[in-house]
Amino acid sequence: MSQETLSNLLHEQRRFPPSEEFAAQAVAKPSLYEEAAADREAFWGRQAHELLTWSKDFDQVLDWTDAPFAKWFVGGRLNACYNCVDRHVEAGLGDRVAYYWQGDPEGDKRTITYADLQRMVCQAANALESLGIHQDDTVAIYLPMIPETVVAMLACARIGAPHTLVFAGFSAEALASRIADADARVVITADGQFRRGTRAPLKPQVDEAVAKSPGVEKVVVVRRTGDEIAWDESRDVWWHDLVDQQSDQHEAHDFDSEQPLYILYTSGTTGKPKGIFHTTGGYLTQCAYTHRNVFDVHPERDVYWCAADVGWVTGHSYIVYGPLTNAATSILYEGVPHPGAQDRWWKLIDERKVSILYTAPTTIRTYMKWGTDMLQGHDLSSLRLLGSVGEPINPEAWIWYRDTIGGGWCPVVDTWWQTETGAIMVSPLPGVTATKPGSAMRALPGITVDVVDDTGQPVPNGSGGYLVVTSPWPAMLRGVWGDPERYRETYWSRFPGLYFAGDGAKKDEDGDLWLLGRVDDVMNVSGHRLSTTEIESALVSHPKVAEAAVVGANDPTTGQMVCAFVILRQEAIQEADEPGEGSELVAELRDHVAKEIGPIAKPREILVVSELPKTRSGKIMRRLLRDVAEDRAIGDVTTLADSTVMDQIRQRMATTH
Ligand code: 6R9
Repeated sequence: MSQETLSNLLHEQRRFPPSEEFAAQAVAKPSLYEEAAADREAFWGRQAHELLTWSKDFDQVLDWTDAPFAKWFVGGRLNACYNCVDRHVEAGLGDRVAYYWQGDPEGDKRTITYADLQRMVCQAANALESLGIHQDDTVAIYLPMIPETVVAMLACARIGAPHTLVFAGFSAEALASRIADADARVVITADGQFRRGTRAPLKPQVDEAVAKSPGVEKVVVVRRTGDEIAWDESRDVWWHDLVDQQSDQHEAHDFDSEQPLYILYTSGTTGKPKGIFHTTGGYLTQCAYTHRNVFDVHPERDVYWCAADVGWVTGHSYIVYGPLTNAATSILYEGVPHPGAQDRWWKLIDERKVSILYTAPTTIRTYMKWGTDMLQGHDLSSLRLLGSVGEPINPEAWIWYRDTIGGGWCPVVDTWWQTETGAIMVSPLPGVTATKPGSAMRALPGITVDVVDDTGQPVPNGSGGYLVVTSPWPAMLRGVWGDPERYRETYWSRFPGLYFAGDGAKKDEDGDLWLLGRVDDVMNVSGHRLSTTEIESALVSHPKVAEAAVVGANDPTTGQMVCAFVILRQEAIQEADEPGEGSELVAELRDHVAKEIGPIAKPREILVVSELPKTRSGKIMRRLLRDVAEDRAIGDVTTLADSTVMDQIRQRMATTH
């Protein structure tokens, strides 16, 4: 990215230093940076010793001789499930709540202590073994946000069987391709699931997927909705029949630090999904370290809520492995925000006195759109820290989050990381960092990143380029399942010796980082490089706009042109009689972008819509919007949370043109 990059975001002047009160009690101390810089490997060795229990100590922190294939904590042995569960019970914390589970139907609640969890995982581990599942056999898990999902993951970890979770919203097709790629022998699923107050079947998708998967021997089915389902006596078995009769004693054997823990598929823009795989010692160390320091977790008093889906990496690292390693108390919530239940979250925070909340910018913007009526009558004063992940957070959304949800004083941590990085890499440390709204700030102690130009040279402060990681880190992916060449090619060939993250970023004058979205989201308009994030942030800073998605559409004269899709805030929708037709509003928004960034960034087209196409993890699928903007057939929509959104947008486009 060149100097021509327009620097709207860098004009952000607001600063939020930590309060003395927060700093005094904070887990993270400024000295962490110095300790890590003094000797990075010794630093990670100390974290691994302090945060985990090893049955055999490691001899070496890092072996990078076969780069880019890393080995962390070489020679060490441990059991991930023991670290997440048993050792806490042994330490007398059996009565501590591991999860407050809240189902989508309001009356569905369960409280699960660490002692309960131990009994449940032991039974489930015995059950898997009774099906002939042992070390290195893979298990596919296609379940909604229910306690059995976490139990199934931990049971797999306990016996050294890598799990692969598939979002319960994905199609039979998606499930079948993951089962085949991971070579799964067992699928764990449910009869159905509850979403947005309604029930949706799951088992039929599994039947369809398994029909194409000759390697699958057994399908274990949790009864969730109680709906009628087709049943194959020779293959299907109810979870309650299989698991409940097992002994609740199970000895956790230890495994090598590099034992594969799980495979998680991420969709690229093209090609078949990549099976990113993580191993045990390094992954758990960095999950526990970041969970404690970034979220300032005091396990004895905090109630922590990561509101992601367990089927994506944020759920793996920050609903399951990080919090459990730290013996924290978490919320596990089955529902998702929807217009029919705008205040469910706030009610739950009030009821459980949640102190730490971690969610995605898309959710924050959805709540901004709904306005503050939803907060009436709910006491949010238990909150003391707020986190964001998944996409760049626009400065206005950041401020709204802090002010409206965080009472104007909760620190906000914007955490950058990926499925591939396994755990948080770039983030402020609460109690230490003076934050800037919209910036993920700096690499965490122990992590080294940089921003480089096309030739791989670091850019000076004040410039933009590509985000890279410059040295191996404990939770890094160990590869693409079954395809080492693709691993090398995708991440390590663009800049030799550097991990290429695929994100654009800028270093501001202080050297702090501003993430600009995927590099394929960068537009080129008349030779100027424009980031979608910058224009989206400019639009969201307009008082009438709640959400915006910007894409570059091909244009014969300017190369690309800027097209924007915006969702209005509730108040603005009520004001405007004809949302979208109102050319006045569109003109106002175009002028606003010109004022905020410059006339070159003015969207040629602005379409007011009621929804944007998003994945289940809350990322806007801009390539679909590009299809609309360039007026061609819409590409693959199977990973969308709601596949009807694109039809609505098409119609909207047709009526305004
Ligand atoms: C954890 C997760 C990874 C991609 C990543 C980047 C985007 C995530 C971000 C962020 C800006 C942040 N991303 N966190 N961009 N600021 N705080 O989301 O993993 O689903 O693999 O996505 O998400 O583009 O490359 P994953």
